[in-house]
Amino acid sequence: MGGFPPASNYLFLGDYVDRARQSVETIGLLLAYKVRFPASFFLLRGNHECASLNRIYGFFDECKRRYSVKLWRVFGDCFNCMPVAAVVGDRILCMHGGLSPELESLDQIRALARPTEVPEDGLLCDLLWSDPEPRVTGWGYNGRGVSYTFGPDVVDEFLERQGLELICRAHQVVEDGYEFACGRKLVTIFSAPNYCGEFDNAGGMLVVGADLRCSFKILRPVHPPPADDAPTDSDLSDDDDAPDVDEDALARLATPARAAAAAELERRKAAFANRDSPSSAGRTPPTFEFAHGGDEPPEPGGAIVLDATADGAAGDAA
Ligand SMILES: [Mn+2]
Repeated sequence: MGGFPPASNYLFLGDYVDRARQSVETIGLLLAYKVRFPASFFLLRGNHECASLNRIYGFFDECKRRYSVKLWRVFGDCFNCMPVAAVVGDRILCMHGGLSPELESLDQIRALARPTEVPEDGLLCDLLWSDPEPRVTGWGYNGRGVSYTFGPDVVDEFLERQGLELICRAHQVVEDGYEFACGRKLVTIFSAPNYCGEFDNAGGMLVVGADLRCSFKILRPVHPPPADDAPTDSDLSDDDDAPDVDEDALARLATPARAAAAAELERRKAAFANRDSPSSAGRTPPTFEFAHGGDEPPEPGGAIVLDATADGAAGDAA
């Protein structure tokens, strides 16, 4: 839909595992593209690229059933190394969740040491967990029980201070595959249509031209959502050496994050089912450009992952 790399540059915003049953294929394909086209293919970390979460939400079970617990651990080591934010064309800041009250300079993101787990609070946690909330001013309580919500004033002030124009994030299922908030200074992108087989949301992709002209590509959902077939035994063999799931251990692993994420899915499902907006099918997504305000024209089409390798070794996708 967006063209194949390396002719098209890609930046993904995280949460590659845990939902549905083909996480291994999904993350495997993405990592293969990353290996093959390191300078034009980028993967940011989502809150599910975290062992304490994907131990619970499906990825562990899938790895164990189809391959081995060892494979799950190897993926966990890989996830701990993933970058958490990127800047496209000097204008668009991208991350999985959102802003953090601790974030005052992008250098703080560059300075985050990796490999690392995702902590339960602080900058890294917020970048992967926070949500915009149009109805609050400043920072608010997040119903997930993790991190915060932030209001349009926070977005305004942050973008102004950083000389940026848009925050592009994921983390919440949105009906059309994309959804603006905060006066179009923030956009949520959700690329999986028919999320979990339980939603009839479209999938969306933000297309950023070399001139930073932005548009959307939409993957329409199927109606009704595809049935969630039972797992087949054509999968690779079970790993008989792997220990069975210890339900008590599982219960001990229950964290506010886990409970909140489950509650979030239920909340989203309820809100989605009760939404009063008409179906967007056929509605044309907007196209927009940034006002460059007399600045130097931006570098065309580049994605710079924010990390300590400032020499561009991490990849300048220009
Ligand atoms: Mn998420």
